[in-house]
Amino acid sequence: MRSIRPVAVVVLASLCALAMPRMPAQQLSNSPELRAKGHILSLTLHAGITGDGKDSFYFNGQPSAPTLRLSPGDQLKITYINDLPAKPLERCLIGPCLDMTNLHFHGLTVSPDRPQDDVLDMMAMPGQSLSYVVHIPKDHPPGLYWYHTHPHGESYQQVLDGMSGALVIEGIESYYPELAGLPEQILIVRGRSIGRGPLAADLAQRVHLGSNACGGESEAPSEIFTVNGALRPQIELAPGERQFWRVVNASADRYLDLQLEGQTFEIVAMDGMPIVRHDTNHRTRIANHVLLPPAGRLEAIVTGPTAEAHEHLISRCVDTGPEGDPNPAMILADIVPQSRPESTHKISKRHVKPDFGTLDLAAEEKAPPRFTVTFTEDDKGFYINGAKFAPDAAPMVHAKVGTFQHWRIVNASAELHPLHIHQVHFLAYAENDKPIAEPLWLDTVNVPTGGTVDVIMDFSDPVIRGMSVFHCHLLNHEDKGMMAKILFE
Ligand SMILES: [Cu+2]
Repeated sequence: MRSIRPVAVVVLASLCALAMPRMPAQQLSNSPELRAKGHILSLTLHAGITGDGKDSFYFNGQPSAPTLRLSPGDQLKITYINDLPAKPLERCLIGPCLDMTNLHFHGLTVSPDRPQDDVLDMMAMPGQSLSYVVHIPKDHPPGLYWYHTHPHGESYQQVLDGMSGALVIEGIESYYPELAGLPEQILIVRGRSIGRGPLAADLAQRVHLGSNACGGESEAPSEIFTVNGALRPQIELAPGERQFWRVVNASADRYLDLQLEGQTFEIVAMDGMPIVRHDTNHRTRIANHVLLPPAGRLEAIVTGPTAEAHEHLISRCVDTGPEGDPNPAMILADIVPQSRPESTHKISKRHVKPDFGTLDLAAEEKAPPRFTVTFTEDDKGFYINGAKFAPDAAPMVHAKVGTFQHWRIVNASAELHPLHIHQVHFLAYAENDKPIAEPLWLDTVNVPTGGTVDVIMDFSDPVIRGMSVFHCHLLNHEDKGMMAKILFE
């Protein structure tokens, strides 16, 4: 789907890019990090407009999204103030933006009720504020999560503009002692519209945007990726050095197929879930490249290439299907061989008691699906089981708290859709009726065009009780209806 940002804003942003020297090496910048004190992390976050007319989080008067670092058992208190203009500057997908906003804590196993991870009843209009108090359970898995805004009808524009940040639940080194002492690098990958014409061509050239489509999509590419807000920054990684990378795909509607040229990822967690927590026989997975749908996270150990290699972190071309949006290959960052400065955050030893869950789900996997989610689309919108989301709709499905349930996700369309369900992780164990060799616990899963994915939903945690949602995480699809309610009871 094309961005429908006003032309003047595109031109202004592109001119700013042009005014910079040709191919300046941008350094990788990191967001401010906030930690809990006395088991409480308290902050005030604003929603506001940047100089080039984009929606943005503001923290301490600066347009930025702090990285929130919490431990199991901590409380997250956020006063979220909506300073967006009462007369919106932007147009959203289904009409003029209202500039309403809220927060979603993607992947966290917390309550979906106010004042926690509630995207249905908590909404701030311009001039209003929201008070979040989120209790991180004592047994919460450690890993990389993220927060972003989630107002139905406006999510795409706000997330495309960059209203997202990283959230780390500490303690992953208790599952992987080999991480202790490694430099940690948090990489937040966002999308950016490039508009059309010669200015777009310049931006496209800077990231070596692939001109060849790898699928049947017919539109010209309209977006590129940034890393921590910078276009093609440098990541310092000395030859042979091992670092712990924590990557979130925070784009509104583009897939990443991540590859560190010439190297492999030693994956320790996906979507915040340490692999060893549920699969002690396969502690890590080795991969040359990793597909991350929008909202997906990769946590992996990487090793620096040789000094002469001039390698890149890239996203490979993703075939999103005949009806899909272009998702071409491009360079995300240059790997440069300096060793990192001493100030870099290093993973430190903590004491979190690892919880290795041995679950016998074989009977539920073989049982018929207890619920089927079918994605469809037409020129009027995007649907789950034939229905568009409505704020006053009844829940489409009721889930009994304390159960594990086989769900089947069916993609009856000619483009990819990633399914996400709030608060819940699930085991994706079969694709197109074939078993997945080494299944993963995820909170967002890609569903192939014309295909199926079978999952076991984990509804066992008693803190997940109340009304919530599941949806396609291509946020333009979600805004246009591809979302439904679930009642955990
Ligand atoms: Cu979709």
